[in-house]
Amino acid sequence: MRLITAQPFDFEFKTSEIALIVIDMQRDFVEPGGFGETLGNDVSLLRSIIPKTKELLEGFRELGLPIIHTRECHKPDLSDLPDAKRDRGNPSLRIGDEGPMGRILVSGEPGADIIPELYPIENEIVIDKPGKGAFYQTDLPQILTKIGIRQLVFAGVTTEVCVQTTMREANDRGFDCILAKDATESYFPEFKKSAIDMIKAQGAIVGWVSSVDEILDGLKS
Ligand code: C5J
Repeated sequence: MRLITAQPFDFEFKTSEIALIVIDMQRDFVEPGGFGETLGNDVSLLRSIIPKTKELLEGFRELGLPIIHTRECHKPDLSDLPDAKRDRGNPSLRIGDEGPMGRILVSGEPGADIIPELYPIENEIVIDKPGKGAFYQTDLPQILTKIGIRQLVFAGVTTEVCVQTTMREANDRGFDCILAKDATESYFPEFKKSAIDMIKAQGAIVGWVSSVDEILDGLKS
């Protein structure tokens, strides 16, 4: 039995069934001038997890384990953008508008791409998703089935939105999910804390929570 030290109890895993999923580490969320900032957020908080997320990514690369990156973005004609999503809130720029890094959250634009520090390398899977959850309107379920993955290590942003939504989607589909707490962040520290508390509550009702070091120690032991 192989174990990762985690809360609320140790996470049992099989090397042949585990993958890393890095959620939405895109310039639009993490760099000044992107969607996150147009919503009035301070992006420096999100940038603080880049070094630990890079360590996790590099650990998975060294071990030769599968890696999936997601990007929240829409088709250039915005046919996959519901009015309800476009019109929500009061950002200075809406999805599809021209910003300093190209059209906000539009596929193929510089802002929608993954930050250079965590850029995918050859053979890593990249999923473009129009929703907050990575299972909605994407090929992710079929890809995971094809490569035999039943357990997912989560990193990325933001903890309580796209990370938690995707963890819940995966949990409902029978995946074991574990979140690297120092490789995820929110624009709102109190929301990150609450999301982590919710995930691990009631005997891991959504999943487990651990740290990058504990996850890598467990995988390498
Ligand atoms: C948000 C995300 N927060 N990636 N997206 O709109 O969490």
